[in-house]
Amino acid sequence: MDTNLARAQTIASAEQDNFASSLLSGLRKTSKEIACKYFYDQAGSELFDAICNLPEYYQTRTEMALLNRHAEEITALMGESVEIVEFGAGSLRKVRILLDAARNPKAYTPLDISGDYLCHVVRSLAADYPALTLRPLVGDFTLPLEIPHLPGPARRAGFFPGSTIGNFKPDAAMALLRRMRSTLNGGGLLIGVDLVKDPVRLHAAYNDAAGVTALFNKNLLIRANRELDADFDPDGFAHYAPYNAAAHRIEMYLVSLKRQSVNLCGQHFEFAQGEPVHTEDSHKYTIESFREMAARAGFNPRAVWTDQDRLFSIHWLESR
Ligand code: AVJ
Repeated sequence: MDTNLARAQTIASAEQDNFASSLLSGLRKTSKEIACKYFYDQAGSELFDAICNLPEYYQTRTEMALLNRHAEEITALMGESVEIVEFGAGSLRKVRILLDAARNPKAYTPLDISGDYLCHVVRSLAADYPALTLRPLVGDFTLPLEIPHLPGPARRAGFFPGSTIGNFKPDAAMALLRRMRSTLNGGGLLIGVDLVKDPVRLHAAYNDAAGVTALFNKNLLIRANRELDADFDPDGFAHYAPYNAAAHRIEMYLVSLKRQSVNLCGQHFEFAQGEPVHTEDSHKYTIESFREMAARAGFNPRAVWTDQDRLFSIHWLESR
């Protein structure tokens, strides 16, 4: 029986955002764009999980191996009876490693934008950790949010794996880190950060042979067709994901393969042949450049763990 399973609570922000309004304003811009958080409906979350298992996508398995290897040390830093707050919780696979090693964790609070998916994955976590207080929250961590405090004193530890921080431009990433620091209320943040490396390897990770990343990208159009009754032709757009070495980031686009027009919410959008729609940035850092940014956001960068090939890094940041 799922006695520890609180119902997922939706936490709203004053600045509520939605797919329709975001898509309309993004497509009205001179350089068209779609915000990457809208990848993660149910289908998109599942496609993302498939990406994580691709041979070219080294990130997930490298980060999982680091978490496994250093779980004792990491959870010792988090301390006893913490509330682990995960930002953009996804499949909940990674936190299990921490929960298994943690000393008597007080609660786990996963926050995710994909409510249906969150409810689904939380159910199986609840069955595996019957003694844990689970507090699933449906919300958008890119907006200012108040996460209500649990009764009784509990230190918070933030968990933000997967290099999701890379999806933000450096200024926005810093602002987000500042916001997380205040949400954590003096607690530390465990954060996964993908590292700069051979561009050929980076390129392959976002241009997989099986075409899963292309499907993930085009899912934005399929989602707009389903939820907003748009008439995008997904085959009329190409997945394009080059590495911009000067900016240290993968840039992802949907490029219109022909001159075409699309109807969406009673409005008409023209796409020229070859016109790009920007859908995602994935910034890469060096260990040093990330620690510098974290320090400017008001954290004390403490421990850092990386693999032998320096593909990926995990940082423990303390609030100061
Ligand atoms: C959500 C940050 C882990 O930038 O690598 C994967 C999403 N996009 N393939 C990333 C993504 C294309 C991803 N993260």
